[in-house]
Amino acid sequence: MQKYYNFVIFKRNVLLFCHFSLFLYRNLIKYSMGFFSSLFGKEKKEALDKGLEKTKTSVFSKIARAISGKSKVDEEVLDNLEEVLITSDVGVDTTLRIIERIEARVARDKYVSTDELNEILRDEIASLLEENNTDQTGEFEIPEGKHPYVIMVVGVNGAGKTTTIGKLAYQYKKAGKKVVLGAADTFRAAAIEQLAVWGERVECPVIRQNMGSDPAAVAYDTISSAKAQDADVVIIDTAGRLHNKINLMNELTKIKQVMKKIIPDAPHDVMLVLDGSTGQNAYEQAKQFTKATDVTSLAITKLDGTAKGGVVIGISDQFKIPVRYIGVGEGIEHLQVFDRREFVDSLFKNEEK
Ligand SMILES: Nc1nc2c(ncn2[C@@H]2O[C@H](COP(=O)(O)OP(=O)(O)OP(=O)(O)O)[C@@H](O)[C@H]2O)c(=O)[nH]1
Ligand SMILES: [Mg+2]
Repeated sequence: MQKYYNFVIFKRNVLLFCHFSLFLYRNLIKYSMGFFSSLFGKEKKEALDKGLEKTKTSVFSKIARAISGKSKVDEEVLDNLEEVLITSDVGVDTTLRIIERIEARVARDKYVSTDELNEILRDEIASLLEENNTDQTGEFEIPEGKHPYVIMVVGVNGAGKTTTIGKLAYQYKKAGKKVVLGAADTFRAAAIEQLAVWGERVECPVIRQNMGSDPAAVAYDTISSAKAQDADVVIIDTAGRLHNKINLMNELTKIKQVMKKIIPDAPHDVMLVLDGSTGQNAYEQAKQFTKATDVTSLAITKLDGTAKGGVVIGISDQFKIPVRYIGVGEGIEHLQVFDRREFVDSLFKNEEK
C-alpha cells in the first residue's frame, strides 16, 4: 500500500514538473519574441525618423512660421497652414481635405491653441489616410494561394526599381521565403549586372539572358524556373520607361501575357516605383503611369535626403492604389512597409515636448 502511495506521489510530482517546465518554456518564447519584435520595431522607427528628417525639419520650420505670434488657431493660421502643406508637396486636393478637417475640429472645440497644432495635424492626417485606404498589408507577407507570388516592378528611369527589388528580396528571404529574381531589364548590360549583384548579396538566384534579348522571354524563363524550384516569390525587374512611350508600354503588356502562359493569374502585383525626391513630379508620374498600364501597388523611394516626403501623404490619399513600401535609404534594410499612422507620427512628432 505504501509503495503504491509513493508511486502516486511520484507520478504527480513528475506531472507537476512537466507542467511547470512547459509553462516556463512558453513564457520564455513569448517574452523573447516580444523582445525581438520590439527591438526590430524600434529599429524600424529609428530608420523612419532618420529617413524623414529633412522633410520634418522643413515642415516644422514652416509650421513655426505659420503660427508665429499666434496663440489660437484662427482663419489666418489656417490660411498659413494651407500654404505650408501645399509647399510641403502634400498636393492641393489633399491639403484642402486636411484643412477642412481641422476647421471642423476648431469649430467643434471652440478654442484650439497653436501649441496643439502638430498633434491635431497628426491625428487628422492619419485618420484621413486610414479612412480612404483600408487594405493595409502586414510585414512583407504573401497572399495565400498564390504560389509563387509574382511581382513585376515598373517605373521611369532611375526611380529605384532595381534597388527596391534587392531590398524586397532581402526582406522576403529574412521572412524565410524562397525568392527568384528575373532580369527583364535587358536594355543595358549594367542593369543585368546590378540585379545579379543584389542576387549575390541576398543569396537568391537571378534568371538572366544576354543584353538586348527579349524581356518577355526572360520573364518566361524566370517563372518557369521559379515554379520548378518551388519558389515562394518571383520579382521581375523591368527597364525604366516613360508612360508616353507606346512601344515600351506595349512591351509591359507582352511581358504580362507571357507570364500568364505559366501562371494564369500572374503577375499578382504590378508595382510602380516612384522617386519621392521629385515631389509633385512623382505624383504626376503616378497619375500618368497608372492611366497607361495596370498598376496594383506603389513604392515611393528616396525619402531620405529630401524635404519632399509630404508627397507620400498626397499620393496615399488620392490614389486608389495602395502605397505599399517606402524607401528610406540606400541600405539593404531601408525598405519599409508603409504604415500610414507610423509615417504621420514620425513626421509630426515633436521631440521637444
Ligand atoms: N537615398 C536613397 N537612394 C535610393 C533609394 N532607392 C534607390 N536609391 C538610389 O537611386 C539610384 C537609382 O536606383 P536604381 O534602383 O538603379 O533605379 P532603377 O529604377 O532601377 O533605374 P533604371 O533601371 O535605370 O531605370 C541608385 O543610386 C540607388 O542607390 C532610397 O530609398 N534612398
Ligand atoms: Mg534598374
